[in-house]
Amino acid sequence: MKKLFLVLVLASNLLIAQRNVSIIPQPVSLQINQGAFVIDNSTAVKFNTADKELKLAVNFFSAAIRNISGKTLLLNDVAKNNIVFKIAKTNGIGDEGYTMNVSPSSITIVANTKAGVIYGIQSLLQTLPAIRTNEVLQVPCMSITDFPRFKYRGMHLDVSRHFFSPEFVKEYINLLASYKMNTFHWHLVDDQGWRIEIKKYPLLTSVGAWRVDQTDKVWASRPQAKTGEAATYGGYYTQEQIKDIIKYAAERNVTIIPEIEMPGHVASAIASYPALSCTQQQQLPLTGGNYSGMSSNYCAGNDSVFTFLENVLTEVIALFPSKYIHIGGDEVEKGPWKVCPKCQTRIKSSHLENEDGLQSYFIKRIEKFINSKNRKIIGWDEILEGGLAPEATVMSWRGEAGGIEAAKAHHDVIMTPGSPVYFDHYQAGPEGEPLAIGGMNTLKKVYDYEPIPKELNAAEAKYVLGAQANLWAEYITTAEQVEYMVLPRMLALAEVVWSPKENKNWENFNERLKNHFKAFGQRGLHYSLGNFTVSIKPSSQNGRLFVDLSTEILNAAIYYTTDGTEPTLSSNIYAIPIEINASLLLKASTILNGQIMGVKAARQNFVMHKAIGKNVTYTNPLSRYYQADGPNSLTDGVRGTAAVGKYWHGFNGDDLIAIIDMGEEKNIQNIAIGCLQNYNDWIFLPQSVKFETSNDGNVFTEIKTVNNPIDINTKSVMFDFKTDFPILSVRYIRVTAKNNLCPPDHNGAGKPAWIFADEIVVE
Ligand code: TNX
Repeated sequence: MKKLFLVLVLASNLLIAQRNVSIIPQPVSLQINQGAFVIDNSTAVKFNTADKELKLAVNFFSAAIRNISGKTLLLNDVAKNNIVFKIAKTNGIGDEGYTMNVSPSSITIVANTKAGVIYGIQSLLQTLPAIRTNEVLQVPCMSITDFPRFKYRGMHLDVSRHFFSPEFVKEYINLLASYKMNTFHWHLVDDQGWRIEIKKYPLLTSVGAWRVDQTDKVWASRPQAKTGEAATYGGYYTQEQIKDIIKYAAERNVTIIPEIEMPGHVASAIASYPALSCTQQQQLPLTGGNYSGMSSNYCAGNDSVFTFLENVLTEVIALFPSKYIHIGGDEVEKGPWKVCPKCQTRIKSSHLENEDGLQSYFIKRIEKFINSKNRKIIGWDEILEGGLAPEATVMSWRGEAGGIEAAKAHHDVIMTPGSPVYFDHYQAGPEGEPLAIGGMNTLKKVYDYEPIPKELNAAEAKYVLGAQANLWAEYITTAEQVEYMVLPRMLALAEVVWSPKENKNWENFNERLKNHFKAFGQRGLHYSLGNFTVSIKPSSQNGRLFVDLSTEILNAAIYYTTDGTEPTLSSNIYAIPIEINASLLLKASTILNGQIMGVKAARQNFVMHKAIGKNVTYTNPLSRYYQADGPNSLTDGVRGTAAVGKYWHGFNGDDLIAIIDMGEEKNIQNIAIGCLQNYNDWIFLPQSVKFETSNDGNVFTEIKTVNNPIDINTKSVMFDFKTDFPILSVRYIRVTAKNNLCPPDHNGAGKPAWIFADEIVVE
């Protein structure tokens, strides 16, 4: 009997242990033992009070315990139970590592620095309740040795496109610190708002931080402000607030890197001080993504621009202790420099090759100034164009190519490729998800990310300092939405940048994630269950259309319906690809342990027509970025939506020439092709579409050419070019959509546009 009792006690202790130890990111080594340490009124914290840094870490821990239990821990008292924090030389764990040993009578955290102690505390806190509770505080007995794989573990937040309060910025920093992310990249300057107080230039914030409120309209389709309209949307951080935020971050071992964007993306500075641009014309702060007629670059030929920037940077450097200052450098539209006499004079007098050289001149001149203040620059990968500044660190965002090039040139690199670490992209759906800028970066895609590209050898790989996720805020208007876009994807990234590669395990990560979801719920944080959304992928085989359903969740089943009803536990279970042979609405849900998971069933409308599943060949290649579901996307019965790139086939600069083989002669009487126009994304409807048919695939007869009837300045529209005709028996159909040029007032005036097409419908 006694034995049985003991077994039960051991088993229940083990249960506590299993339930609680769900640490993310996964530690380097973790061994769970039997029993638990109980934090109660007779628990004391022991540490060397002479160490001020350590004292900060202890304060952080004591406050956290007070929050969840109301208990005030004894400090350096004689106690039954001790929690010991020690900074002591420990080999093998580096600057940020720690060891933690928990036994029934003590918890000991040892590290080389305060940062390591903080990370030990973060791991410890993850084993305790997330919010105020009367539960007994039990920490399972365990021993951990832990240290990060990468030294740069970043999260970015764009506070220009939307302003987020200082309180929320702290909450964001706290969240990233709890997952051992150590860098907050604060994007303080962009076209739509200047957010940092600069004492010498007060108009930057009295003018540049405020715009006419168009929050009710989608970013890309906001009208520009008119003179006399009240500029009520915005805000900025005072230098006092910034100091307070820096201190708060430092307590959590988070370094803040401020980004003072230049030489492009600065329409807000120009609205404040028009003399900074090439044209020197007055302009109102931008309301959103409508740039027509606006300047957004500094003039690179005007020395007073550099004086201005040096004054701004002097204040920035005095505020922020970080080694790095981010100077932006992305997406400089060189058109204005080409027609600016001062810029052209600079190109000549400084013997620069062209405008790329001018950009490089700009960045190098600023770098020299920043280096003279003992700081280093980081810039987006465009700073490679025209020659990299000597000491620059490159943030690779347009894929990894820029990062690879920089590492090969022995420059430090931070990986932040759009796919998969732009957290402004969708994480599921898009049905059921808040409107996002586009793209699709699922939780698994983030989890599977490997920051060291195969192209780098071991020596070059050392230049990759780490990785970062970016959160651009064009489509993110509230703090809740920030949380939603970041949770849980940041947890996946945390494991990518902290845990040893060989410790990563998707299944186990999902298990641990459950406890974190519970904690988010208890803390009132918004998070996405999108990871549970079924992915629906059309595929054609021998002229027939099938759909594959899949889920990222292990051991889950997929239930689906085709009659428009919500899937239930008695719906069809998905086993093999489903053939689509009628127009229908497919809905599918993930089922795990007998429960429907996620928020909303995934859904897809299929429109049946005669070319469904038929093979399409293109004369000009399809863009590798916009492939929709693969080669036969134009005959998959799936229509695109205005919001997402996912369903569209894109062609850049070339005509879309598609030939459909119907497999055999078929009677048809109309053909249509669906196209998209998105003015701000350089996507325009074709000038015209020619429809032709053939029975041998060689000689085609034109049926009709349909000219584009839509005004080229229309911001966003989906349009079907179509033709009806008396019944014809045909085997081949050729559709030629003639590419347009960007119109005169457009940023890309005269340059080739994109064609986006979603379906060729044949009836
Ligand atoms: C590109 S990433 C930008 C940002 C946008 C973002 C939207 C980068 C350096 N530039 O200005 O907000 O795309 O995803």
